[in-house]
Amino acid sequence: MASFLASRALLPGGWASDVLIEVDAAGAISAVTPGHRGPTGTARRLPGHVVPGVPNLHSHAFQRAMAGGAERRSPAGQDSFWTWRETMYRFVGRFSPEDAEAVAAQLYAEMLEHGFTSVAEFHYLHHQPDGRPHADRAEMAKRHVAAARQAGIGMTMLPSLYRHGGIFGKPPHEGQRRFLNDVDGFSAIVEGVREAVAGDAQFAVGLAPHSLRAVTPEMLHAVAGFQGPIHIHAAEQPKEVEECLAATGLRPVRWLLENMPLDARWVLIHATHLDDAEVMALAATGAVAGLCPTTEASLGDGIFRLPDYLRASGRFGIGTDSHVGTAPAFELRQLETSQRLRDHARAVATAEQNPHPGRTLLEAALHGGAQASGRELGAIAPGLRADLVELDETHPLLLGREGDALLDAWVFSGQSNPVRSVVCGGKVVVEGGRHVKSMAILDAFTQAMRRLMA
Ligand code: NGQ
Ligand code: ZN
Repeated sequence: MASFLASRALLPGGWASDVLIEVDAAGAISAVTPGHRGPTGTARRLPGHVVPGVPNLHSHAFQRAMAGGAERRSPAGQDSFWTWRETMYRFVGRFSPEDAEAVAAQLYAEMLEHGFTSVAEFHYLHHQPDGRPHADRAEMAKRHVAAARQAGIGMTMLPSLYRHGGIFGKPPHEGQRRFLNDVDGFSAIVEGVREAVAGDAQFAVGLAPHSLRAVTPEMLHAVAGFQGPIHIHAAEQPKEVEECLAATGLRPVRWLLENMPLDARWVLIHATHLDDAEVMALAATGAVAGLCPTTEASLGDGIFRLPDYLRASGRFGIGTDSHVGTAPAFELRQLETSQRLRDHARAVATAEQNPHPGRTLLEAALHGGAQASGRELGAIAPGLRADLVELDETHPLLLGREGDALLDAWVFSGQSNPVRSVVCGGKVVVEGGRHVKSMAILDAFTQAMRRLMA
């Protein structure tokens, strides 16, 4: 059984010193002992500040291969989320199963190096380039499972149900042909993945009806009958709010509130464009808002209404979505600083009793991300996954800081990465800031990028 001795660790009750963290054979924490003196036995020392591994609640792994490559102005100008999506549809046609696996493994290794230890993979790249299913319908989903196993990250696999090209029931776009399933095809993928990960505590399986643009109300009800967390894109762009209003008389989040049993099982990805009543009502459901701040900035989506949502005790987590960023610190920084830019304010995500935004944002993302993942994680406590991130207290960015002030420095300063080691499911996957398999994973990624860019 592995064990770790953290000089400082962020426990549910706050910071503690000399914390012995013991791990069982399945990779869960079996005991946490602060103030440990005595012999350390075989415990591995973590001399820095140890925080719980952060769950990433939204990923489309293949988009890592496009990150930074879809910035060019198109000939007609007028670039937007929707022209980016056209570029993405062209690019998605190129991926073989091998490419998807190699890109995902590289992405997951990068996430681990920055302190994400679990990823909710919102997976819709199901079929062959011409739209025909693979011989095994779950082939592409299983490639992502294999990538997660190779990198050693935890995963909530979320097979996506995608059937239409606009609200409600519009015909799909040519570029969406690799994504499309009816409910039966979708359940075959869910079943295939469930079989592939059965008994493996590093995995959970949930459901991802893509958006109100991609499914019908009947399909949503069918999906809600399955087990597991339900993730759906909602209200990311003004145009989709307008289309939903025109088709149903309701805004997308309002439509979901009135037509689906929103509760702690649900995750609304983005939820950017909310009116006052939607902010309050969404918070009251206990659902999680899945915020992806660097992607939302990159795609010109808008700014989430964080102060109002926090006042209403709304839950949120963070995701890296298109992977223009792959670090929890960058997502939390963008989330807070976008509020500052809009409101001409500072220290937004704080309260009198919690004056450090780094701590407030991290803890909120741990709780909301854990809920969204449907896995037992998000804190350093017995029964939860042994997912630990050690911040190097001697890194130039963190030097002279301690406790919550060190978290502020991690989130709000610099570009370099002060994560020193990462433990996921009790296994050391990052040492000295590098993923333990970074060379082999990078090699396969390099070859995949050559094929994709050829
Ligand atoms: C996606 N990404 O599914 O990858 C979407 C774009 C859509 C983001 N929304 C496609 N960031 O929403 O139709
Ligand atoms: Zn998305």
